[in-house]
Amino acid sequence: MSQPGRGAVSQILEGLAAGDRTAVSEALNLVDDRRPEQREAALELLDALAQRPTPHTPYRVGITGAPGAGKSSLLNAVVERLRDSVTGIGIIAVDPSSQRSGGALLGDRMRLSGGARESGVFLRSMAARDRLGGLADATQASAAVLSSVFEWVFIETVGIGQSECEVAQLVDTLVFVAQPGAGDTLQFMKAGILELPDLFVVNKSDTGPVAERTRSELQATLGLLGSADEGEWQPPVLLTSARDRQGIDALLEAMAAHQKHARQSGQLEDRRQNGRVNFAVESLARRYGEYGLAQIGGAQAVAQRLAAPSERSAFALVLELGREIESALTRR
Ligand SMILES: Nc1nc2c(ncn2[C@@H]2O[C@H](COP(=O)(O)OP(=O)(O)OP(=O)(O)O)[C@@H](O)[C@H]2O)c(=O)[nH]1
Ligand SMILES: [Mg+2]
Repeated sequence: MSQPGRGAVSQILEGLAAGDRTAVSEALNLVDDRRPEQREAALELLDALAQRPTPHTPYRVGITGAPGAGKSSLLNAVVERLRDSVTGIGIIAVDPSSQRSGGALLGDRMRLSGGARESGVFLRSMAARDRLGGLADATQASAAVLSSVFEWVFIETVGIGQSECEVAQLVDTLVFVAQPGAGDTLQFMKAGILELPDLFVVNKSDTGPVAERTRSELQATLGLLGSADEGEWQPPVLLTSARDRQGIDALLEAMAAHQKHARQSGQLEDRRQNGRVNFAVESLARRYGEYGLAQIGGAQAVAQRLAAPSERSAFALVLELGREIESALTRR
């Protein structure tokens, strides 16, 4: 494929402004293109999107949890409720196992009912397996593209551990979906991830008392972490059945409550700032390595440059710092 010039970028930008789905796909392809010659165009596109006001206030929600807990089913149920009241929904599913599938596989797995594709719901799956690092910055870039067009953006990831930490930095609200049954709670504690989610959901409540028991256990375990200070967010533990469409409204209400809290407390801005720093550091380190990053003072210097008041987006800064690294390296 040839290198997209400025013309291609501005064409994509125009398409995105018109909410054109082909432009959304093209933009996602471009920002996920690992080839060096595409990188500048991708960053320019992302920078232009960051500068451009959106007609809506974007909201990003991460859905994470053990394999098979019902994340996709729950997302499907949530999307059904939401889709008539919001300006578009974008979904990124970080799939640990499947080969890149252009969303077809995900579409099947999500069992998105009735004309999802025509009703402002956009799905994109990203295969995690064929990447050596660079998952978080690719996800973040994709989320930035989707947020420019869709009001709600969901990111589904599987697993307990690293991927939660990464996704937690990308979203405004992180939802953890648990399976009913013994053992899970202990597993969360061991992995030390109980601190990250803003909302806990025990799904498959239709399986009976075991779901309720898991909920109590989880609640008790969260209580052990120490009570929140006044004004701090206390993550609720909800029960849902994606299958029977139970508890979905309560989940949406809890998301809305967290979103409000995050905005008012400043947590949302803090998270977004962290996300910007992580994006910049990860994407520079992947391109130039630790040695390259050290030429401009390392991760800390990047964070400082991003913290300084500026008109530029993190994406523009990555371009600028990249040029600085290159000239430092060629001077040697
Ligand atoms: N009984 C019951 N089964 C459910 C419910 N939600 C999902 N399932 C079933 O659980 C299985 C896994 O559901 P998914 O939605 O694919 O789960 P997931 O967490 O997205 O799975 P991965 O993406 O593979 O990690 C499927 O067989 C679903 O039909 C529920 O509320 N009740
Ligand atoms: Mg799934």
